[in-house]
Amino acid sequence: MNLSYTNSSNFKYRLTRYKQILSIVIIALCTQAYADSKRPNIILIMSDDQGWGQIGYMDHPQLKGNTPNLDKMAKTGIRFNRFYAAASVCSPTRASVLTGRSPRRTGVPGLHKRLCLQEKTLPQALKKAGYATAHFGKWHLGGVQGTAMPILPNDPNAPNHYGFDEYLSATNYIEMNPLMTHNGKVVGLKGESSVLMVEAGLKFIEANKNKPTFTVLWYGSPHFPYTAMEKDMKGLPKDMNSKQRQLLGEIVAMDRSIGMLRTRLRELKMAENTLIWFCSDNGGRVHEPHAMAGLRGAKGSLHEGGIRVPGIIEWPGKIKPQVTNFPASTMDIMPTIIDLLDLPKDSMLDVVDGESIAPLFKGKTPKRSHGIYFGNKGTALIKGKYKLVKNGNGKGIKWQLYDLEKDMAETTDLLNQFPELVKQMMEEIESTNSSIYQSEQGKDYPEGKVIQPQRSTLWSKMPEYQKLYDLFAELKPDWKRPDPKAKSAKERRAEKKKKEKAK
Ligand SMILES: [Ca+2]
Repeated sequence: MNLSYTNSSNFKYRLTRYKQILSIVIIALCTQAYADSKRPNIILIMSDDQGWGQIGYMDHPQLKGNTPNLDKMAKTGIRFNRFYAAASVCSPTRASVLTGRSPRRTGVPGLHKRLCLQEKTLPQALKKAGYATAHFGKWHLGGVQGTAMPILPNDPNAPNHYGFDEYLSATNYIEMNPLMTHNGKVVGLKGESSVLMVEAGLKFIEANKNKPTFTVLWYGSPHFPYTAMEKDMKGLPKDMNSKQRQLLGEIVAMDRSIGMLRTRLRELKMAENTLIWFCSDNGGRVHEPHAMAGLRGAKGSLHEGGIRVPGIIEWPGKIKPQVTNFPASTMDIMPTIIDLLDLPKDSMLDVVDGESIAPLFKGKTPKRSHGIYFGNKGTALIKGKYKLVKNGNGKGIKWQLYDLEKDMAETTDLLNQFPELVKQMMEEIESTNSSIYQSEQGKDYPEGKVIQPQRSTLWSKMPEYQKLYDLFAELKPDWKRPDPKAKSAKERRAEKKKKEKAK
């Protein structure tokens, strides 16, 4: 009796215990599912060479009213008055977006360099957190030089080697009817490139509706060659310079594609849970007089015109709509997303240069522990309203200090007025420079060195590309084979130097 009593009580005890464990498991599963369902979809959009002034809300004389979708985003989200590309040219800024680091640390000190495969990237971190990840558009991180080409099917520096599950990408700025590579297959597409990228992005998002998605849309607009569709130029004055009209038409097309994206996300009831971060990769070009809205310099310069770009974050219901003067940069994108999703700190490779700006979403001012450093095509440091920037080379080097609140056009050098501040900022620049030097030697990587040699090769000089010329011509009948004697940018620079020396 005793025994059976013990057995029966044991059985009851076990049953209760099982029930308890089962309910804990169920609660845990539900909590996980809930957490997953709360994980926002993330879309990073980047325009190519769009200047700070080239957007409707900046009262651009021809674009005002012609970028209604970007204007709406800016109204419902955070509109940055001071959003900075980490560099004044394409590739380095793109490297900063994917790593949260100063581009020189990542193997991308300038144009056409490959992003070091030893870097830890944002898509890798999100993939680990259960996201489906995809890249659409201009890549420019594969170390291939020259105009836009499909990415080689087995390219070691294709987007899939950096954590993207899917990609439809090209080596550089895409245009109308682009040749691209979709997951290793070369394809010829028909249509306006911005619209094509959004269509591909939406297809990806809808196909992965059961999980959170990370979608990178890197447009080739308004980068040259300037070719817009007639319907995108309808709202622009007919009597304006035709090159400028085409350039602005590309911005209108881009805005139209963003409208398609926002509308579809609303139809799918996904807009509320989708964070869209829009910016440009560097300043505008001088081809268009209102591109920089009066800032000094243009693409390629560390004056404001080369690095201050349009920046908007939209996340309906989660962001307090605001226009902010808080200075943020493309290096902050990864740290902010890691912070928002509460992902492990080792998702990023130390040293991280960007900082989370998530407090802004709730209307608070984030705190920066250091300035925003620029080390490509010169040196500059932005600390609050002040900017220290180096001009010139060799013996002609001149440091200048500007108060960007009072003087955003950088006309009045204050170097001699604030010696203590200049000393502090100079020290910060020097310590960042030496830390970057260590990163460049590969000291941030577990291997302690850089494994893959740099490459920066003109595609027309690469035999792998030459083998594909027939395929390119078949996919795009008006595709022109390159002149085999064409010189690379490096060769052209060397020749120019040689000529100058001879003078
Ligand atoms: Ca660019």
